[in-house]
Amino acid sequence: MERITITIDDDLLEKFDQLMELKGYANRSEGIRDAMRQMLADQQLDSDAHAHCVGCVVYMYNHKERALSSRLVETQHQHHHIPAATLHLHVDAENCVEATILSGAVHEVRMLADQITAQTGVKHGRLHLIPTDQDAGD
Ligand code: NI
Repeated sequence: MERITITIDDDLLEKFDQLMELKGYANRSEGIRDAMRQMLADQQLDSDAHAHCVGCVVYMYNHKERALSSRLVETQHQHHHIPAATLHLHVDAENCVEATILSGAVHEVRMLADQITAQTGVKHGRLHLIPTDQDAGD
């Protein structure tokens, strides 16, 4: 591990320290390391659509909406070569939230997540991607 010295404006450092405290970081170094990892991950995901990643797509839907539950399952079956595991929460009498973990090349994971969240009746869809060091093999 290397020790580095960096120069930061007082205002920026003050805001960063406040954020670190709010998020519960034990020290600045860990916060800066996380920020660097996030920048590198974003760059990797943006620059290589064939890189391997895991993605978590989270979305809400009304399970009483006609055929929507089965359409969501059907969408995953149509792309069964992309590993997917779904956690389901019954939020209230009508609404469900699902978190589906997907594994594959960035372009495949984005495509399947888009097909899930673009279904009529699906709300608040968000995808979070994490790059891995695996070869996507596609
Ligand atoms: Ni449910």
